[in-house]
Amino acid sequence: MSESLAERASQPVAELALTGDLAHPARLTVRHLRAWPQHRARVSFECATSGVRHHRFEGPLLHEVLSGAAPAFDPVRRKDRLRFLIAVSGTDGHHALLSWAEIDPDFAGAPVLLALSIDSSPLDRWGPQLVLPQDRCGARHVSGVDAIRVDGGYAAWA
Ligand SMILES: Nc1nc2c(c(=O)[nH]1)N[C@H]1C(S)=C(S)[C@@H](COP(=O)(O)O)O[C@H]1N2
Ligand SMILES: [Mo]
Repeated sequence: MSESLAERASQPVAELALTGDLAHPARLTVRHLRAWPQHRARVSFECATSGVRHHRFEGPLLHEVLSGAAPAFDPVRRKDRLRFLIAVSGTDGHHALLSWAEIDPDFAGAPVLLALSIDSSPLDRWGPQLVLPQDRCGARHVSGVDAIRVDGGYAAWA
């Protein structure tokens, strides 16, 4: 049975904008992101204010989602990817930067997720959460992600 308009209005669906140096920029909901292969991660991280936290997350790999948007590098030239940064922002303005090489399987290959659920609760209304199983500190686990910008303009001499 389809939702009534009133039900839909009371349950807004979060949208994530993928922008920057991409051939296919996109606006994606959590529902769209369920089309990618889903990965699970059990994560423990330390928060500077609330101590050790444990969570279970499930969602696509950030690398797969961003590769689908076709970043503007030559995919066969590995060195061409090294100047790319990934800026991730949450609805509250919290943000974190990653380098492309950090998530690229040819380099550090960190299994970073764009989680669509936390502890079995779906995140459709809040937006995905960035999950970095390799991080000791929780600060880069940006929740309510509403924007990801891929930028290839970084060079020390620019
Ligand atoms: N959007 C957003 N995400 C955020 C933060 C924030 O302030 N805003 N704080 C981070 C910090 S410092 C920590 S430790 C974890 C805490 O996550 P938890 O409360 O779900 O365990 O969220 C991270 N993600
Ligand atoms: Mo934290």
